[in-house]
Amino acid sequence: MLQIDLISIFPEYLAPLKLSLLGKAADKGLLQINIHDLRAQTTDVHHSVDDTPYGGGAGMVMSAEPWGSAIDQMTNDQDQVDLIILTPAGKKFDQKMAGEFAIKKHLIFACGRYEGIDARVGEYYGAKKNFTLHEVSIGDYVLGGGEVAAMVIIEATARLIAGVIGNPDSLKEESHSISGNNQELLVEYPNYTKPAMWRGLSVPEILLSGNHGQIAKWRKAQAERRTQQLKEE
Ligand code: JAH
Repeated sequence: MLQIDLISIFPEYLAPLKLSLLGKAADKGLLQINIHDLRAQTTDVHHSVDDTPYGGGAGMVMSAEPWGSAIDQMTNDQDQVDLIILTPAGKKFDQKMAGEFAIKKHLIFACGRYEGIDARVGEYYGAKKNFTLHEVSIGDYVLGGGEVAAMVIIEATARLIAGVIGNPDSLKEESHSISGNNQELLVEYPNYTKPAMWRGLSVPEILLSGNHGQIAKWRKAQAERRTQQLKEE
């Protein structure tokens, strides 16, 4: 059973994690998702979570202590924890990383806001013996905070856990579209369903032929053509 904890100052932003697919997986006991409000860790009257940056500059930095309190509260010194800090400066998330996260016991997602989290949080837990630190990005753009990036990572990760996806054939099919070596996603062939004619556009004849050998050959050629096209862009 995979345990996922998320820490955010906007816990309501993470509400989709309680819906549909992931909610059902939780009901089936395949994973457990807990959402935590960082402000619950503050002791001052204003419930401050940020302060001005040492060295000056624009914006605010999230203070280390509320993060330390939150993370300490949900861990002990025995169990292995993977701490994921979402940051545009992190390692790019991909299908391979999703596969690695899917076999972990306990993931903690630190969803920062403003200019990010005091760097000592990563430094501290990265040096802790039962912790593995992952600084992760989902792409080269700056979001308002780590929440949406965390949801992307959790969606890609959870669907790799046996039983989370209703139709295991979907995963099997997908495994053919991932190159064995580096889990690079290979481009899919185009898909069609009924009706055979839509707004004057027909379905390629070969797909209606019932000749499964020829269909497989055509799909492979289409996938290769699309992969080549992507490389040229
Ligand atoms: C922005 C904290 N690569 C996606 C990504 C992840 C995190 C953030 N931005 C983009 C972010 C502001 C504060 C994290």
